[in-house]
Amino acid sequence: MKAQIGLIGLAVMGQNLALNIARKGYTVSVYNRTASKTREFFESRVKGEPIIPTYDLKDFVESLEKPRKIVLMVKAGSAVDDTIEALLPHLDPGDLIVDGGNSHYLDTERRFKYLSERGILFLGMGVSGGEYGALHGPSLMPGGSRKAYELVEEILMKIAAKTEDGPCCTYIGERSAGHFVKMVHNGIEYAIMQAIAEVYDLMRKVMGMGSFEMADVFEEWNKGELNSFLVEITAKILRKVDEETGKPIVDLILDKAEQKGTGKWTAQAALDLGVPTSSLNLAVVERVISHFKGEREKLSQLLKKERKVVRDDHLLEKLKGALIFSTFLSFSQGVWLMNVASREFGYGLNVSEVLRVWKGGCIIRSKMIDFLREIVTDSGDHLLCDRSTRFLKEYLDDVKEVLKVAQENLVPVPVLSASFNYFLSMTEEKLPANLIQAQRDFFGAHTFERIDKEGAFHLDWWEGVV
Ligand code: NBP
Repeated sequence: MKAQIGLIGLAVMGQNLALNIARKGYTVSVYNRTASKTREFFESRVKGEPIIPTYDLKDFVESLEKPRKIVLMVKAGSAVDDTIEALLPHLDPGDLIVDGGNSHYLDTERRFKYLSERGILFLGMGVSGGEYGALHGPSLMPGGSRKAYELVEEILMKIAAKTEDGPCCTYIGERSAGHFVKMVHNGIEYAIMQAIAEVYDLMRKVMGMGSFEMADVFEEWNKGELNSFLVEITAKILRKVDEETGKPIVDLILDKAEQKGTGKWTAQAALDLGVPTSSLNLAVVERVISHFKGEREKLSQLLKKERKVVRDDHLLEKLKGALIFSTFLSFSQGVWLMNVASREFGYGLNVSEVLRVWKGGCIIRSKMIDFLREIVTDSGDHLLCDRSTRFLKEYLDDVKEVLKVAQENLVPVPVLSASFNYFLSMTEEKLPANLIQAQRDFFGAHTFERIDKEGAFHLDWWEGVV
């Protein structure tokens, strides 16, 4: 019997995705470059599921029914190209390769063209939800041709997470649309994680709260407007105790945040496309700063920060408001980026559908998405409309208070303040860019526009200067 689908790459994601597919009743052939991993997977995890192990790429391809459908869950980057090259001699026109890794969207663009020229169908599919999601139901963001999508639609719908609004999978759009959207998902994820971390930092440094007390607060917040996977896991993290020392584990973790690049790619794409994703960008910058642990330790000796610890429950409410404010703006900046990219790259995105797919299975699933979906079709690209501005205004005093407390106590809050400044700039009729234009014209003859007449103007700025 031939397998209905094949999967290459049996690390964390591949193993769990293969099991998920098999448990939905599909026969899956699997292959991994290092054969011992395939054997280990079979010995430790496969318990009668319809999974066929293969140890040679040709055997793997031959074990699949035609047109072949092959999901790659290998490391993003050259491993994807190597695997495609190794597969190509064994494939026939009309076969499909799905790259389920976190590939850069421009790599996906290139691979799409390369494979199309060889008659091979290709989908670049964002997969969110980590190992748990891969096994129990991820959020899936497949992009490429609709014809390619239709070949695997039934399987993807079955394995995806489910919400009251349907399976967390949809055809995202043309060519690299799936990986672009997954990249923006991760950019939003970076910003919300950093905003939560800043709130946590204020709770411990300014309010003197202990880990379990903070866990109680995040748990409570998770019941309301802030209901989300990231707030939920923050509460669980804060409650976890280190078995060896009996201390909260979070207090023992080194404060250096790693990254695999998707947040940076989001910021780069946003700058290239001219979209102001301030909160997302600052989250990436702060992870970079966290890496300079040695420098930070030394410099902290030069600036002694006096902090007045005040137990003030009133401040907790303000922190909650600031987090809601920043969460909304992290999403709305990501939506703006997707809207612009969709036009620029001809993706044909339906952003409401993208948001629906993010309602379950993925890391940024949250109650806020329902509100975003209510406004997404009637507001502009950036989602700042009548309704959302009224919503944000409700939390403005909270953010002001939180930033004041952070400044008084010299606690860095880059994403909370970036969100606040973004909102202020976006709602400011007059920005000081007139002065910047004058400076540019002064030193570089770049010209400027005037508010009282049409045209491009240039002045000899030295003339008449005394
Ligand atoms: P990794 O990203 O750690 O990749 C390991 C897999 O890639 C192994 O199967 C390895 O085979 C294979 N591989 C490598 Br490395 N180089 C190869 C090559 N030149 N040719 C063939 N295979 C090669 O695995 P992962 O963490 O399961 O992630 C898989 C993909 O899913 C990545 O793109 C990742 O970014 C994405 N993703 C991960 C998560 C997560 O939570 N981990 C979430 C969402 C998306 P080997 O065994 O022979 O070395």
